[in-house]
Amino acid sequence: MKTVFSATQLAHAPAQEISDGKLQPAVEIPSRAEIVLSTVKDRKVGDVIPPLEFPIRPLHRVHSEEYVSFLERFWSLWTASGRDAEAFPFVWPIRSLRQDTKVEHIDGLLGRYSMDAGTPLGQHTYRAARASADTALTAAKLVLDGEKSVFALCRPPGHHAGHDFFGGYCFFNNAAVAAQYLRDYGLHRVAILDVDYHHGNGTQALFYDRPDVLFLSLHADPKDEYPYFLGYADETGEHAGTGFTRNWPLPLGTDWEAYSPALDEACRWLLVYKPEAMIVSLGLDCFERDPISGFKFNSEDFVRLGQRLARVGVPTIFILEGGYAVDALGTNCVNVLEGFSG
Ligand code: OKP
Ligand code: ZN
Repeated sequence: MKTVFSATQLAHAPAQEISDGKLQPAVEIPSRAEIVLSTVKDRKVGDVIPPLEFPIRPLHRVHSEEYVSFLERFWSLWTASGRDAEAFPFVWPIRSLRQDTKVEHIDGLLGRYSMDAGTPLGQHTYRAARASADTALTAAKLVLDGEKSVFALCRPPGHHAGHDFFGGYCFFNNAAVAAQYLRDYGLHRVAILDVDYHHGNGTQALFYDRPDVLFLSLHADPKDEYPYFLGYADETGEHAGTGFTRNWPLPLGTDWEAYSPALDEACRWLLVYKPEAMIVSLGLDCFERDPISGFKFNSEDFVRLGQRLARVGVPTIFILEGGYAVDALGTNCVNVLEGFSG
């Protein structure tokens, strides 16, 4: 299996994040990508190739022009306002506040275009997020050109980012951008299976009213876990998309034995839907030693996950999402890829 990777993604290197009421060391850090890359090489998964540089258009198919341009201009606005450290939003246009004003202050813009205060932005965030999206787009193009499976080693991750907001360490929704690209360049039915520990709220929202992109997600029950406000079992799509979203919220402490029946059910939905390609939002944060998560996968369980996904039998793009136990991240990620390839 080919891996797509760009070192530009390493330029986003947050030092701290807001979590548990204090500034703590950031967990979505460059060494995540570095260990995955070195394990891909050590275990000879296949060639590692750089992404193509795509124009802005495929991003505008998913994200608003205003949002993309905000991210692009962010650092110059931030430094022009006299700040030099990494940024966190802290005020949001919630219920009863006006949605219709034209925000100009950088603190207002940060709130306008974000969902949480836990996602640091820095000088190189935009460049790294573009490279991450290019990585996913290149994987999509390879599948359109006939590859049966590709690994997009993306960082920063994407599945929490929506049409016009960042959050959950995500800026551009790499899986959604890849899915839309597949649709725009010839495929009729695309499925996204999200196995990250956290619900992929951004991806779900982007395709919620559409039947052409099936969204299936297994994750920690949002009543107990971030993102809290989406990912419940009664969310099944709307309008033309009714029935094309499915969620499996699972209790804290879920191990492989409790997870695999839900995964089987998701795979049965895939067989019914018959996608021409599948995108796997591959988080590795179901791991028992993940520092921010509460599931109980061991490293062997990730091999089983890959094996199960192979039995779906469709061209597959793996897109890296979360996973924060850095020492084991390469092993767990490549275990999925090897389990898949057999
Ligand atoms: C991103 B991805 C823990 C704070 C957690 C947000 C988690 C984002 C996960 N105290 N903050 O889905 O892995
Ligand atoms: Zn996650």
